[in-house]
Amino acid sequence: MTMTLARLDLDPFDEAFLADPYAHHGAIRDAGRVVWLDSIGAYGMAHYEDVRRALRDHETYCSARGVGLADFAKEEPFRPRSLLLEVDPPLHNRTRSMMNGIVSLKALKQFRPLWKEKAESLIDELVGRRRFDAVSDLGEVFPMMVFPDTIGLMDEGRELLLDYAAIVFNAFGPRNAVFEECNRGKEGAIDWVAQACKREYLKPGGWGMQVYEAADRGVCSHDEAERLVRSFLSAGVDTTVNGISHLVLALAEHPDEYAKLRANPRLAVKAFEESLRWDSTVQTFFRTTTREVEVAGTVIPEGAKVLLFLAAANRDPARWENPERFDLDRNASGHVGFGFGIHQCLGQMVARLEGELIATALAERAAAIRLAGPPLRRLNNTLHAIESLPVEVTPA
Ligand code: OVM
Repeated sequence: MTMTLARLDLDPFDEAFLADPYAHHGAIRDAGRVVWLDSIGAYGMAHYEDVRRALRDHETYCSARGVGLADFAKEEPFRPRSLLLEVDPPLHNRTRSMMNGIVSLKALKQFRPLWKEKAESLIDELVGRRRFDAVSDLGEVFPMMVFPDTIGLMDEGRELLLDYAAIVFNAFGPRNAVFEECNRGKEGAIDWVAQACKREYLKPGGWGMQVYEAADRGVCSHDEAERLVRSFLSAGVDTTVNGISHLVLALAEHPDEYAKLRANPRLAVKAFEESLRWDSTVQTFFRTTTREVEVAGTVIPEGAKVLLFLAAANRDPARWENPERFDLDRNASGHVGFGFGIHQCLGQMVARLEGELIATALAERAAAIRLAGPPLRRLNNTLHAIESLPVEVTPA
């Protein structure tokens, strides 16, 4: 049985959509299991089961043709392809297992005491001020206190990491005004990252140098090592910056849930996980079909771009009860905010540790937290990002 394919003329990269994607996900899900998005010439899926199935089936839904709108089989990639994100097995197996050896539980265990101290002193200071901006004073600050040192980056120019990440995540979408404006005058960030990834600029002992040491052992080439260090810098900053900002947004907008966290700070891990389900920093990724595939009666041809709405899957009412509610009693595991399958987030343990430490430190120090003004969005073609989030806290 073949069904007529639902054609949607909504543009998932226009400014109204990017400003409030959740207002539009229902229309996509309701239109069908698979939709054709005329605005970008790609298919889309927004149901939890379909998104998960596509992510798991990396043979049919490949990454090597790019995980953005551009098809690398037809267009030059925006930058030399990522050796993790934009490759398929068998190359992916080699680079991923090498990187798994560096981003390990053992390594993180060793960082925990220092990161905890840093989270506590930052939150002490912010709670003392009573009013602060959860983006510019916290979300953008804490990851920068821990992550660049973990990589062993050179000190000068680190602030350019945020500009760079915004460019990379915008580049997965179309060449719209959001992309163009973000890139304007930012050549410096791209040049800085290119330099910071080179061996001679990395400090000994960090994850960056460890990638080169793996290359010394013959696991990959030194050119590949340089590009793998770039993955750390691309994926490790803006994601956690916005993840922490959304965590605070979730807590400020749900005082009952914050009270639960206060009563039991061990819920910090759950709070961060549920905040990722509730508002997923990485909203979408594309895949490209390697063969004709049928989904719920719709035939998708080979070589098609398919936009997977991770954030919509994370609020699919068929999978989640009261999906719009940030709820600490919910089991959020199974959310696809970190993706799913072989490409599932390499840095998820880093993100979780950062989120847990901030949530714990807040719960121990602030009796209440509330919005002190409307949150301001920062538009990005892939990330749900916040520009400003004024909050007020009552010291415990
Ligand atoms: C990479 C990369 C870049 C952006 C995101 C990402 C979410 C990875 O260069 O490997 O994963």
